[in-house]
Amino acid sequence: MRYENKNIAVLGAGESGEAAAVLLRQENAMITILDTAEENKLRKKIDALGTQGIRVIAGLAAEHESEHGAYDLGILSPGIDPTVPLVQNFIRRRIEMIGELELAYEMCACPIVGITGTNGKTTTTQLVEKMLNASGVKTVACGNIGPAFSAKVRESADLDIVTLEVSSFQLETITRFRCGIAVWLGFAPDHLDRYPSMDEYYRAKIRIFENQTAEDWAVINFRDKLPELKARKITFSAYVPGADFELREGLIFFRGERVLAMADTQLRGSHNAENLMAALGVGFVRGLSFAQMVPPLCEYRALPHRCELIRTLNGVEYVNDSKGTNPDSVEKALHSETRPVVLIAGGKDKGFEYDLLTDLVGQRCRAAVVLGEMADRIEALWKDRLPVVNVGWSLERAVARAHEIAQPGDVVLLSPGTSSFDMFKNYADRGNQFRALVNALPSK
Ligand code: UMA
Repeated sequence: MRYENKNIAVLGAGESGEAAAVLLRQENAMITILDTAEENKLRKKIDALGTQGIRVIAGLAAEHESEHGAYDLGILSPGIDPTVPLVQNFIRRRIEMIGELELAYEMCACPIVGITGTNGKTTTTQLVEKMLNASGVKTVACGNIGPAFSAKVRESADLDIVTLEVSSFQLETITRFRCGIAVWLGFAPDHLDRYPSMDEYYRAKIRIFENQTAEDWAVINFRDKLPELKARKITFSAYVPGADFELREGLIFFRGERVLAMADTQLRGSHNAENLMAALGVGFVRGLSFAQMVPPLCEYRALPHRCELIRTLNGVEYVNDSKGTNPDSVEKALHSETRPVVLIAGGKDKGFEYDLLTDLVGQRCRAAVVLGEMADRIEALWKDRLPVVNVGWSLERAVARAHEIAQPGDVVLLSPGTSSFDMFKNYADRGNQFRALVNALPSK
């Protein structure tokens, strides 16, 4: 075995790092996890991993170890920006490194459907997993969706296929990683706090097709300009005609044949129609019939925080789209609403502006309530187009003001357009607090 008795450093003690360490321990490698977070933050993990014979070095000692420790191999977590010293020290010392995705891929005993795109990855991964299992194709969802690919790859011998959510961060470090079916949901600005440009982000994402051959399939968004692909293509679009899968008046067609009505599903909006079409594309290339695919897709309920209808109060709908962590997702959320919108937006500065949204917000929104690190910048950008209320750092005030402004027939939509780490633990914490505040609203 390539890893037996090897001295391996896993960089990062997050979900990927931990899963990679446990996987390699089972290969009888000597494992040390290096993580520069303070030891007290990792205490529970250090104790749990210690019982499995996995050493964890935390804090500054981890960075020091990366400068001097003798290792045969380094495993890189996707959540670590490779420009940090922990990683740069290994590169400078020419210690071989591979990404967690590549590590798991090399142990995978079945084909992979890889799903990437700026938005819709998790929903589509869950749709595909549910549809395949309901149709007798044994699969499990893992990767960026969690659990990590390394945590599930040992089951691959008993699966027909792995349904893998893949981020650009994970694709940065692949070498031979190959998807039998690669799904490209779409591309839009994001993660500019990690990539110096959109081009770098695009170049990382496009690698999902890199090792495909003519036997493989690419299920792709018809609107996106992609390079010539080796794989066979199935296309979809909810916005432009001419793709294999099209959306017309709320109905999904495949090469002219009616396949599925959005009204029969639990999902809203054109962006979800595209997620459904991508899932149908995967089923089609796996040889499934639409009669097999459609029922499980109609049963699927979206995860919380993705255009989740929380409550209707005095004729006003309250929708939680806290997972909307980039401007493209806000655009899709606005397009999926037919009512006038009171938009609650703002949060951490992730390196992009909201100017791309100004026209659409001006057309669709009665008002905007802005909060967090980006509040002042968004207010300055939008204040000439519509009423903007700046509530600073209080989600409570945001909900109260939106409640005052909204009129019967409106929708109050939390779609922040950026991440939540300036005010909350994560997007789920933001969405849960929003849901609690909405449920606590008195009837007018
Ligand atoms: N760290 C250091 N030194 C540094 C920087 C970071 O030691 O200089 C450590 C941190 O202290 C932390 C670890 O590295 O302990 C990184 O942990 P993490 O949880 O951020 O990263 P991973 O374990 O690699 O988690 C990743 C995905 N997170 C990211 O890519 C940021 C998880 O998706 C995914 O579930 C997990 O792999 C399993 O495969 C989350 C995510 O936000 C949900 N993904 C991004 C997104 O969807 O937009 C890409």
